[in-house]
Amino acid sequence: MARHLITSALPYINGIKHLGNMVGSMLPADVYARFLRQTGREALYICATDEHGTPAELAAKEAGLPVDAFCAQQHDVQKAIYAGFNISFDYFGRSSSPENREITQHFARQLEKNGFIEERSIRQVYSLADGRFLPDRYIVGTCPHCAYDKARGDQCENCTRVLDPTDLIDARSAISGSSDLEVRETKHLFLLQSKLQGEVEAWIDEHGKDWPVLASSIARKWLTEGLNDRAITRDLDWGVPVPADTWPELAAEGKVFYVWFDAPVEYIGATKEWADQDAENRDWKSWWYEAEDVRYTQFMAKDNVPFHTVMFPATELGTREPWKKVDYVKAFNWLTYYGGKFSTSQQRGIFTDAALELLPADYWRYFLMANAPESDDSSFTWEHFAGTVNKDLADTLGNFVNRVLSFSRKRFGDEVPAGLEEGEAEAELGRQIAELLAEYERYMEEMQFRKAAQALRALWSAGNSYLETKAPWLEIKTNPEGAALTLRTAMNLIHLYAIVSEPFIPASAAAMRSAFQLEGDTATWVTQDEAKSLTFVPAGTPFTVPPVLFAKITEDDLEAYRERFGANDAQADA
Ligand code: B3M
Ligand code: ZN
Repeated sequence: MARHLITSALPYINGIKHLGNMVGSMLPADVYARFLRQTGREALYICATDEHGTPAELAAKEAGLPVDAFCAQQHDVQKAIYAGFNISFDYFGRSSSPENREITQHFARQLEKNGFIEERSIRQVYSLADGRFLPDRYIVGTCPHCAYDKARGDQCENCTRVLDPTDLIDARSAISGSSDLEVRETKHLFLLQSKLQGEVEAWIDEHGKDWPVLASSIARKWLTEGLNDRAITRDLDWGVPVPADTWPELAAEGKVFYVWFDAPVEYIGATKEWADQDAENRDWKSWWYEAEDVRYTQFMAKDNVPFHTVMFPATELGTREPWKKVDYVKAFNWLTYYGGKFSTSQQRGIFTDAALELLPADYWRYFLMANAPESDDSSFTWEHFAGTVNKDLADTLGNFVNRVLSFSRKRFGDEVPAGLEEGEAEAELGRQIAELLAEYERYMEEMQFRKAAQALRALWSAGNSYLETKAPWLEIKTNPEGAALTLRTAMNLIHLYAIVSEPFIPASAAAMRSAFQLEGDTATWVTQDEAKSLTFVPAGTPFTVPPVLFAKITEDDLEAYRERFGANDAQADA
């Protein structure tokens, strides 16, 4: 049986991420990892902060901290937020780790040995006002392709094209704003991607067949445009240094690798960081090297797809070593805020720290996954969010749980009641649940998260319909034994919901599951038989009534959220 390696795009260290970042990478990866573990598969979920490059240096400067101190601090800040979201990383590392340095340098040496790296003199933008070269984000200007006027030197945020700083029109320094720039000669290492084009194409032909269209189409588009040789070093203080044993001169000049060269290697680096924590029991290499039994799934937003489907595979292929390459790329479109862009730089939309201050993680997790931007962009609005939370979580799931448990306790005490044997209505319900569960499982296997959330909601609704039909609050008057059966069956549904809802809403699922004092109870997935028979929680099992699972969002709350986060101005300058 395959072991599952899961990674989500490494969040940049430069600031707290917004909900759009969350839904396009860590959250779906977590939902999938949880599902795999619950269904008995071995899964390793690795992520890390992406700490090098100009964004880190610029943000540290703004914070008035040395860049290493800034990164250490921000790593902890981000890590705490993801813990708050219940993201079940096996390890959350740092791309500035010694492990990543070692493996990145190894990759570079291998590429050099195999003739895929060349030293070239290039002309780079130098800022006279700042007294330094301006790589990547240190320079901003107008995109030559789409005319977006805030394009950065490395990539245009608007059309996603990768750029060279010298491509920009009306370029200016991001540090000082100065346009007193000149072009100077400097030496850098180039990765000869053009030599690897054919191999990457063949690899995508073979492995990209089953990827979602969003991922494969972006990869194809890139290959059609042709792979250019790219500079993989920079004149920066902070980064993985060029190894002196291989390039003494460049090392002496203090060149470091470009952030996009070492960032994907950190998937491997962080796995080694994980293993180094418990070296006797963990073997990082078996996940990455000659790892034929590993199925590797990556999660990311669409702007990261070119780097993961084309450039990193090219790098791996060029090492001529059997490094694990991605098997499945789950890519996401954008989550918008009232149809406009979430923007870190303009602080528009909802940031992950603020979200957790407002409401428990499960509210966000459920809404975001139920509306994941899979086939298209999707829009966050407070109205839609409140409607979803109130209807699906509070009314359909939460109310069912509290109503069933409190009513049963009131009438039958604090053990699951005995009552009649299961009858035709329960058999019919069991068949329906088993069918919906199979559908849910299929969508989860396929990582079709919106559809999976729909199937999960249908499971919750089926319980409500059963309860409405049987109406134990009426049944109790004429047929108390029948009412006991109804409640016992409903409690079995609650236990089933606790298990199958775990990937989406782990904290609430745990609260639901712990309502029952079942011996040796685990979150192990429900079998078809258990779903059909609905007798998992036997009569006599003690239970407690948990506090209300989901509080409704009121009109007043909504007004306050809209006020605080600005619900309409996003559209204006979208
Ligand atoms: N840090 C970009 C981003 O945060 C980048 C991903 C790296 S994945 C190796 O969107
Ligand atoms: Zn552009």
